[in-house]
Amino acid sequence: MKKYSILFSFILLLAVAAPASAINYVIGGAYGNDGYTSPYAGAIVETFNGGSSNLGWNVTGNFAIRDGSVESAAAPWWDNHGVEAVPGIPGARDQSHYLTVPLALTETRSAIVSFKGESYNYFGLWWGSMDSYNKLEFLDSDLETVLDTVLGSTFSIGNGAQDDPNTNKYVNFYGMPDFYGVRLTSTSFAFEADNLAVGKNVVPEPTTMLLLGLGLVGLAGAGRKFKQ
Ligand SMILES: [Ca+2]
Ligand SMILES: [Ca+2]
Repeated sequence: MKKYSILFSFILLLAVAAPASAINYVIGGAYGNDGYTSPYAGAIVETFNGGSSNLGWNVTGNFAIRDGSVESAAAPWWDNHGVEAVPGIPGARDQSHYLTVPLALTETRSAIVSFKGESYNYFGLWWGSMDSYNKLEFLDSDLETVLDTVLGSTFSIGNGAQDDPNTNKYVNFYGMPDFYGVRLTSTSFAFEADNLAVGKNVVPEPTTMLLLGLGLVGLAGAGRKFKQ
């Protein structure tokens, strides 16, 4: 039950149901793997904690596996259960390895993550300091044909703020066409992500859907209260 109560509070805080595009997505993760991770039990998660030489998947292109923030990449932020790692500043930075794109501002500013020939229709990521110029594309088996595209601006209203819950989120895409890879592109620094997750036929768990519903009901209730 404790797990559900933690999930409840987290999803309730971050619940944003705005299916503006054709892609189905749910914002909200579970706590785990050094921050936010996939809320779905069956998901396969890449933590990047083994470093670039010990990845479970293939990653190619203009990327780096970082540990901590550098000038060109900010470690993803999470609310850290409300704990202030630095007094007065709620939340904390990812203390583990994460993926950042690009490594350098060369001609091609993207990296492809593929899954050793496997295809999936669920993808999740802890997307740190979301920028409007971040782009995520889902790729077919040739790792070139784009099946679907999403932009950082779809989810972020803070545009890259590094310690802001509005720009550091766990995002789940589900009900996708089968994809064999994802391409992360960022025309400037940077597209930072950790705890990438894939799965097959993942649907929002009844508890998650219920909680999202509760969150919306709560918001509706709040709106009515203001009118009174
Ligand atoms: Ca990690
Ligand atoms: Ca960023």
